[in-house]
This record gives sequence, structure tokens and C-alpha cells, in this order.
Amino acid sequence: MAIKLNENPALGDFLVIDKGVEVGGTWRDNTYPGAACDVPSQLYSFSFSPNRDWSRSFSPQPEIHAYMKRVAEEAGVLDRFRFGVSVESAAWDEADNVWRISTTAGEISANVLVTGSGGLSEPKLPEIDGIDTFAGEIFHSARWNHDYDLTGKRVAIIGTGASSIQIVPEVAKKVAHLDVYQRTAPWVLPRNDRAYLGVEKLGFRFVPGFQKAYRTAIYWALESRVPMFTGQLPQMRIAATAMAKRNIAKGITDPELRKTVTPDFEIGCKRVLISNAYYPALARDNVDVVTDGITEITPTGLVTSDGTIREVDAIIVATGFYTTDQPIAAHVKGLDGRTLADAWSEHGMAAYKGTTISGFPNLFQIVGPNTGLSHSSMVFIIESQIAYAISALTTMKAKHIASVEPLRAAQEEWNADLQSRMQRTVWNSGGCASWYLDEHGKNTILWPRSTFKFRQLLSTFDIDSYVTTPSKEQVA
Ligand code: N01
Repeated sequence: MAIKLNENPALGDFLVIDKGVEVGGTWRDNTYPGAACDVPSQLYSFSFSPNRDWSRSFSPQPEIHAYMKRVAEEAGVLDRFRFGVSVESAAWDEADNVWRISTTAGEISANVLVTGSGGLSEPKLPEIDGIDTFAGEIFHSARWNHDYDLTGKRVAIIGTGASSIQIVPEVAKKVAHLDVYQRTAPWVLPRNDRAYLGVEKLGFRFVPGFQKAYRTAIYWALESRVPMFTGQLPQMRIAATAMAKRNIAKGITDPELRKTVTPDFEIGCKRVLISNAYYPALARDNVDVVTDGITEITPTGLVTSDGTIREVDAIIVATGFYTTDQPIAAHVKGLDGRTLADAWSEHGMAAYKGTTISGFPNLFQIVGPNTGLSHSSMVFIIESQIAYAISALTTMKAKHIASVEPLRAAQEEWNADLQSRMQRTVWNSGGCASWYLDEHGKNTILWPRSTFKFRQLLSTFDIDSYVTTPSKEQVA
């Protein structure tokens, strides 16, 4: 967003507030051993800034973070960032058509507010009795304590999601013993990860069009999987399930353990994970998979429902993030002083085109409600939303408009269509609980159509779907 605003100076001045110490978001915060992207590298980069230097087909976290820092630096936008500053509140001032924003570094006002605060940014800790009393080392996967050496320690990891399955193989190699607390077994497909060949790297760098063609091929390969999730081609799930079961059989020989890690819901219902190292790690002598629920944590260990106490030196909490209750929502106040959290309290998160929200003029959300993907790169969605916001700002400038707010009817129509499509997706009907569903069982996270449809629907700012206020000079 900063780069695109910088490319359009006529749209006005801008400032980026980030509570972190540098750019990178999730790739700055998630530094756990084994952290890597499960979306192919070529697609996990900005279309306007291809990375010729990816070392592998799936990039490790340090490379992605370095790429992001380089892109921001080369675009010359870093001096617009204020790092280490948090937004405490942002309130829409209807009289002056500005956002009044309180930050930990003082007050500012802005005509337009864009939130890029992330869908998976606020760690969610499990509510387990006694967790605060644990006397050993305990940290969340997204707040890894690199000062604590796990070598030779007895360790527990809670959770078996995307973060955990990347952590387990790395940690298992160095600890004395690892207990993996599995509440729900995930489906895990093989990861076709490999180092790029020298000839490919040369191609990316020197052959015009090669990298773009490579990226396009990956885009369509991933896009072809949409019908598997959205219900048009559920048969695709049969092949995927068989592949996942082969992955279990390849990594684990013990029939009991194979059974323990075989999920009992339809593939795709939760995020499909990819790893070649996870199952072999679970099969190691120094690793146990624990499926009895954790009832209590004592100062020295974890107690499960069967009464067993397992003593450990450290607990890794890989229990995910606040997702359907967006952390920034309590801090953003729109018309009549209503917060986003208030607006969403009854029926869950909802927006127009995942980006703008009725009752919240001049607010744009990057990665807003129902923009998430389970099959492709979020960078594609993010770029679509940024283009939409830039188109809105351009329209506002050209037409001397001070504020835009989506019509309630337009927002309702958008969400009614979206939720009716959602009914036949595997996320809603596949027999699992996941972070895609809110407390009412409503999927307010994912986009239930193709990504090219999303891009098409957001290709230009559709002012007819908005309530607009003319700017003061226009009125005068
Ligand atoms: O979190 P999760 P994550 N007691 O919410 C379990 C992205 N990501 O950090 O399934 C016991 O998926 C919970 O169990 P259950 C990606 O989009 C991407 O792993 O709810 N267990 C689950 O097993 C991903 O989907 C990459 O029954 C408890 C786990 O904790 C998203 O981030 C890498 C529990 C949480 O899994 C989140 O992944 C990593 C409790 N009280 C992450 N509470 C890439 O490669 C929760 N659990 C790009």
C-alpha cells in the first residue's frame, strides 16, 4: 500500500504506523525454527517486484523477510514508517471528515485510514487451568524465545496446525523428549520443496518473460484446486485424501500411530498442510503424540484427562491466532462512535468486497472479512485490495469527494451472496472446527470463489455502491 501511494503522489501524503520494529509483519514475527511459506515462492511475491533470488521452490522465513525489507527499501518508502508505535484508537470525525487517531506517539488525523494489521497477528493462548503457574519456559510459536536453548530438554508442544508441523521436525532433532499434544489431527500432503537449479536461477535473472511464465503456471495450477474446496468438484478430495494417507504411510510404520494421526474430517475442511518431515518426526523414539485433552498445567508439567502427568522443562504454545475477532476492531470507531467490534458483535465480521465497511467512512481494510485463501497466495488478494483502494482515492480526488462509505444494501447483498456460496464449501460442511469459523459457525475468513473473480470484482472503484460526501471546496 505504501509503495502504491508513493507511486501516486497526487493522492496526498501518507504515514504508516507499525507496532513492530521493522517491516515484515507475519514474516518479522514468526521466526520459529522451520518457519517457511507453504505457498510457492514465485507466487508469494509482489507482481511489481519479482524476486530473482529465491533459493527454493518454497521459501524459508528469513528469505521472505529479507525480500520484504529490500522491496520497501528500494521503493524508498521506509521514511514514511513510524516503527514501535501502536494505534490506541481511531475515531471518525464526521464534522471534519477525518479520522482522529491516538497513537502511543501522539495524536494524528487522516482523511483515510487503511488497516493492514493482519489476519494472523495476535497470538491466541489456550485457556488451560494453571497455565500461568508453569515454572519452566513457555512461549507462543509467533513469539519464539531464541535465548532459550531447547537442546537436551523435555519439551511439550500444544497444537498441530501449520506452525506446529513446521516446528516439530526441527525441535525433535535437538530435544531429549518431545510430547506433541494433538487435539485434532490435520491432513498433511507432501511438500514438493527443492532448491532451484542453477539453470532456473539463470532463467529467472536473464531470460525475459521466463519468471513471469513460471509464476503464471503456478497461479493456474493452484487455482485449479478451487472446486475441491468450494464444492463444485468434491471428487478431487478423494485423490487428495489418498495422497495424504500415502504421506502418513510413508512417514510412519507403526499402525497405531498411523491411526492416531489420521484425521476424521474431510480434507480441506481445515487448512491442508504440507510437509515431508512431520510424520517421520512423530515416528522418532524421542517423540510422543498425546491425544488425551489437557486438563491442567502445573508448575512442572501437563496433566491430561486420563490423569497422566508429563513433566517438561518447556512448553511451546502453537495454538494459533485471534482471527474471527479481529484485534483492531475494538479500537476503530465509526459513525455514532460505534466500534467495528460493536458493529460485528451480533452477526460476525462483514465488509463490502472485504475492504470497506458500512458505518465506517474512508476506512479500507487490507485482508478484511472473507478475503482469506486456503489454496493460493494472499499476496494476490492484497494487491487486488490495494488497487481497489487506490482506485477509490483516485475517484475521490477527481470528483472532489471527502468521504465514501459503502451502502448498507450493497454490503448486505455482497455478504448474502458470499454466505450462500459458503454453504456448499468443505470449510462449512466438512465436519471440523477451524479458525475460519466464528462463534456462530459462520465463515467470516475465507473467499469462496476464484482469486481472478475477486480481482475482477475489485478492479475499479464502484462509486454507485457508496454514500459519498462532497469535499468542502466543492460545496463552497
Ligand atoms: O494455528 P492453527 P497455526 N488445547 O490455529 C490447537 C498460517 N500459517 O499457528 O485443530 C489443545 O492452525 C488446535 O487444535 P484444533 C496458516 O494460514 C502459515 O498453526 O483446534 N490444542 C490446532 O491444532 C495457518 O492455518 C504458514 O483442535 C489446542 C492448533 O492448536 C495459520 O497461520 C505457517 C488448543 C492451532 O492451529 C495458523 O496456523 C504457519 C487447546 N486449548 C502458519 N487451542 C505458512 O507456511 C488450540 N489448539 C505460510
